[in-house]
Amino acid sequence: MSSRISLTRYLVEQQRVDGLIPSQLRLLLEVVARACKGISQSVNKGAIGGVLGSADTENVQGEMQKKLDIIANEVLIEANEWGGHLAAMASEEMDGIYVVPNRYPQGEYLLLFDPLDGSSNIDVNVSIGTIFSVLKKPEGPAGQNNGVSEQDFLQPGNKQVAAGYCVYGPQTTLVLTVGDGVAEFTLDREQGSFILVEDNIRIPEDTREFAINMSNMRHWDAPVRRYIDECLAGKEGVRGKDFNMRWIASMVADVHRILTRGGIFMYPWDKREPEKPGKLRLMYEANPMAWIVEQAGGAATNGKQRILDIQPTQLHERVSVILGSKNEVERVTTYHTSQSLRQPQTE
Ligand code: AHM
Ligand code: MG
Repeated sequence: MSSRISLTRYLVEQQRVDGLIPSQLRLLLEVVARACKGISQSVNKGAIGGVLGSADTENVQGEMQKKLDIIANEVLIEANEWGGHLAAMASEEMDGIYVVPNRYPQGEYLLLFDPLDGSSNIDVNVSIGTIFSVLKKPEGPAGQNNGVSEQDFLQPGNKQVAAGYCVYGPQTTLVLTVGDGVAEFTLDREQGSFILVEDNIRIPEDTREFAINMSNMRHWDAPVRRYIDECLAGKEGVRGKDFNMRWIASMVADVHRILTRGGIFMYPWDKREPEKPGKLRLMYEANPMAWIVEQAGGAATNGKQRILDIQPTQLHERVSVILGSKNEVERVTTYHTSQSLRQPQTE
């Protein structure tokens, strides 16, 4: 029993040995993990908990919300608002930022989340998850809204102090980085705690597996088409090897597979909505996943630059995402950059 390391013990040890995690951040991460346990319970109940189906409302991005999108959002807000670790929160499912109410103590961190990623998979019992990112609130004078504004959230991903996700699948798995590698925990339901199952996860640099929604092929830009065409050509093509394809349509689950056995994940810009840089959200999805992937030895770009170096200009900003095994991500990125030397960017 003593060899089992709980999330709490792991975080305390990181704090003690590496001095990486200030107390407030450690406690905040424990609260997020507790909220994920609550969401996991709702997910598990499914139809008998009355949590499936549409909520018949739209979020700020015009997407229909599922009941679980809203439940997960509320669980995260309620768990985190009173702990004293946070100044404000932002979510894919809320129009603006949520400032911690005055009646609660104020903390120095900002929490961002996609409360329920993979919404289209909720009702069909396929893995879904929660993605989160933690930033430090910039120093500034206390004023309206406890001195927090949307502007405070607009920090590049390289400023994250913690990032993680929780997959609600056959197991409930929490993956976390605080900038010192990536650790994975599995929820022990009988004990009610997350147990460390792997520390220092590494993504293989090469892969024979790609993840992309192939139904959008006709809308892709030339570099993405070229990369996938070459994968599909297999042994007989320029790559000289056969590739396999997976697409779960839950980014958390696709990224978790890549963390486990390598691969490349792409949700690139495409011509369906040319004015949008991509489908996925920079602050709630791309940044936390990019940091986790980099911390595990992988790479993450938007085709032109490192995702973590993008300066956000809007809370709900979208981005083109290419991440996973380092050598493959670099290959696709080179296809983009060499194209941009020849012709103007479409994006
Ligand atoms: P969501 O956060 O509303 O669930 O949307 C994001 C999801 C990702 O998890 C997934 O990679 C992608 O959307 C799937 O999109 P598509 O249905 O176009 O394949
Ligand atoms: Mg999502």
